[in-house]
Amino acid sequence: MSDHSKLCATTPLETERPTITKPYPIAAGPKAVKIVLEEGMKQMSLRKCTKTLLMVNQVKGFDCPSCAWPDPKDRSAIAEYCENGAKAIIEEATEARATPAFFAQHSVQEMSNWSDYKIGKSGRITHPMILRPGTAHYEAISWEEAFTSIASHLNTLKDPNEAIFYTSGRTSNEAAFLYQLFVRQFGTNNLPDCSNMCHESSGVALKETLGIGKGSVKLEDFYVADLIIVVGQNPGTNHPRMLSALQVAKKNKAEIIAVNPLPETGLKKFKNPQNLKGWIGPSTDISDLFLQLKIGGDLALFKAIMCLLLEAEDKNPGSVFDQSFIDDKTHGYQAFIKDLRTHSAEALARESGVSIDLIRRATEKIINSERIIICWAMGITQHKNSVQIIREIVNLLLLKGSIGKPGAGTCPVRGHSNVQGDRTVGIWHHLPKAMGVKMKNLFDFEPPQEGGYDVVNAIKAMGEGKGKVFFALGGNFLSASPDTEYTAKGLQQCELTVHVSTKPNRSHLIHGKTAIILPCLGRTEIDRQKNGAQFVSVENSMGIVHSSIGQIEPASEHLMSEPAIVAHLAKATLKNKKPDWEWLIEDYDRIRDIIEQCVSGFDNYNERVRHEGGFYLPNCAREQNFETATGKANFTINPVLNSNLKDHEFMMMTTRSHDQFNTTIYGLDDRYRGIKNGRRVAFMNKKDIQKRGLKQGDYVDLKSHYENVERLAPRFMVVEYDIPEQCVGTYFPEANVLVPVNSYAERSITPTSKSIVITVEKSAE
Ligand SMILES: Nc1nc2c(c(=O)[nH]1)N[C@H]1C(S)=C(S)[C@@H](COP(=O)(O)OP(=O)(O)OC[C@H]3O[C@@H](n4cnc5c(=O)[nH]c(N)nc54)[C@H](O)[C@@H]3O)O[C@H]1N2
Ligand SMILES: Nc1nc2c(c(=O)[nH]1)N[C@H]1C(S)=C(S)[C@@H](COP(=O)(O)OP(=O)(O)OC[C@H]3O[C@@H](n4cnc5c(=O)[nH]c(N)nc54)[C@H](O)[C@@H]3O)O[C@H]1N2
Ligand SMILES: [Mo]
Repeated sequence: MSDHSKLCATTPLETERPTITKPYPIAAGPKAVKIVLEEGMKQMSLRKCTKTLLMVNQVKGFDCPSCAWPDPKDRSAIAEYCENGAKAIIEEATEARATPAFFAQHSVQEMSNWSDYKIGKSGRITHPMILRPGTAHYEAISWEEAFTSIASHLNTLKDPNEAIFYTSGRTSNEAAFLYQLFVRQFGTNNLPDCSNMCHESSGVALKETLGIGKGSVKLEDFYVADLIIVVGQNPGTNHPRMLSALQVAKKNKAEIIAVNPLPETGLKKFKNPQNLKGWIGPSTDISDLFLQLKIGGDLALFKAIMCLLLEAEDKNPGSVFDQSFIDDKTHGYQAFIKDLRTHSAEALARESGVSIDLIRRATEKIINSERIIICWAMGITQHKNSVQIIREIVNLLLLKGSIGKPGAGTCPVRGHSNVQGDRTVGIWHHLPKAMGVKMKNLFDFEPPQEGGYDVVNAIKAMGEGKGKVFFALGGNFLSASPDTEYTAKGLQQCELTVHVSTKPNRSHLIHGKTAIILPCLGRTEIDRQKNGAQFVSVENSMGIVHSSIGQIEPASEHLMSEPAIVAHLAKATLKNKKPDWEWLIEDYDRIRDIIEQCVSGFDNYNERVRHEGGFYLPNCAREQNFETATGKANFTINPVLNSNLKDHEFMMMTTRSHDQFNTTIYGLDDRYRGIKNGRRVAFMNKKDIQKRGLKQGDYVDLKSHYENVERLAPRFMVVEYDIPEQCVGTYFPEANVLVPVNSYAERSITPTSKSIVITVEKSAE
């Protein structure tokens, strides 16, 4: 009998002490290549390793599953990948297997006490598996029985809204479209997705200010920009190929400002491992100016900059702002300026944690630039006022007329390789109106109109017993979500939890009364269907849709592709016989044909997706045709949110190490921050460490106290680090237990994973 109370929902305490060394000063370079080869050889033969890596991001290869950064037109002949992309591929192409014998040997309870690192190293899941009520081990089940069982659970629910269908952003357009069609035919809009925890704030802010919830720049814009501001993003680890673009930008005389509480290695120095110069030549200095702000200080910082811009514009009208752009293309300028005049740059500077002198230097660069790109990621989107911060970023670009012209615009850098495409083809907890009408006409059903659950509301629904079946197309919902213990309780209350997965993860171990794992093909693998080998398509961070063609033999003959899994499930569950699900998956061109009919921008999908480099989706902001409520680009007024930390409190952020992909832990070496052999560390300022009577290497307990509920993350090792006072850095997912489910960004409902008020106490010995 599996006893839920004994299952370990959060990462277990470490047995080894983390070791602390100096942060490695240069991003990428030959060292990165060495690490890739070592890692590859641990998990597969040299032949397989080289063959696999050579196929990444080539025109006829597969899309790298690691991030959504676009491919340059002049891809390197060898392979367009980075250290961390290679690690992602090695994880998928590993020769380790989690077979039925493996699951018979290791109980769910035993595995739940393993570290995430160890769980992930179990290898690829080879068979559909089921954990029946009251048993301790997963056992193999046939595909047919699995689908019948899920369908019968779904069809015995009193209300379709008792089912929740999560998506993680690695899913292809084809699988995602079929999935949302199935879910809506089943009768619910309960389609939470990882984007709710990721760039949702960007989508909300950009849609209302610029008319489209995506960025406006293309890769080529980086090569002609005057100034690139990288805010709340760690590209050296999470988007390493972006560094190559920044390197070209610098060669073309662009300046770069980095805004971050941490001096991240990739923002400082870079050696491009894909050319000879990167091996033997000097490194490139990336940032010209580093603004080290307090966690959450961005809105104050951008407002301070705009106060100084206004001062300069007042002195010399027409010399700073792009008045003709403002007059022709924007709305709300006067009100915005009126509000801006009520603020003082000095007071805002203090709030941001950056000195007014540095802010003046940044302002100078902005004044002297006509073409500005602002890039951002999770350091911006996961705060209470994230939507407002992004609106403030837009204000700055509007003042400078830096949108919809070459070398200028918005650049929210997406995470998962197809998170943007999934949303485009309908993964959303609201029904896209036009798409709803088209699907209704094409497939004879009444799509549900009522909004569904996003991630936070899905967790709460399960916690309150209103969500009874949880189905996940990819991802690791338990560990990625906030408030791990609460999320765990919710999942455990479900009648059924189902995961379409490539590898074991903690979400398989913290399960509903019945739990099923449906093992799927990965992006790298050949997908054979009735009409031959198929390819899928994905949309990168800059709106380009292109193909991804699997190249290597599947990890097991029992795997199914994601589109096929969705189709079989739909067929087993739904009474409506439209579409003919099995016919659709015989040839994915047929799926793309129906996407073309339902989603705008996909004309001649099948033809254009076969073009080299794919095709670009319409982007109204890029055309300066702002499809907003006012028909113009909107200035907005965004109040500064004071953090009001008490003396004994800290603002904590949770970030990724250099050796993980979200909840998949590749290894225990965050070399850019100098941390090895462990992950339970708390990066703290030297003065704070002294003030608390602590020293580096001590263990501390971290507690959050949101709405008077105490949440505890025990035994984190103190690391003295270059981080502003009263700020603490920890890793995700170890610290997720501290993120309260009710602490989320206004309007985007994104958990505030980058701003959690905590206290720090020395652990008992
Ligand atoms: N190798 C690898 N690649 C990945 C991923 C991965 O885990 N591993 N994850 C993918 C996904 S899904 C995503 S969303 C992206 C994530 O990419 P990032 O957003 O780069 O990821 P994080 O590690 O969360 O880093 C956020 C950065 O924001 C900074 N920061 C924190 N708080 C603040 C703040 O208040 N203000 C400012 N200005 N900065 C702040 C942190 O110091 C850190 O440098 O990467 C994608 N790519
Ligand atoms: N505290 C904190 N929490 C966070 C964040 C943070 O910065 N701080 N970041 C948030 C962000 S930005 C995101 S995007 C989410 C990520 O949330 P998720 O997308 O849910 O999590 P991942 O860790 O990316 O999912 C990993 C699992 O996906 C499965 N998988 C891998 N490849 C495939 C595939 O091709 N198909 C299928 N079906 N499954 C596959 C594997 O089984 C693997 O275990 O986490 C969020 N949570
Ligand atoms: Mo993400």
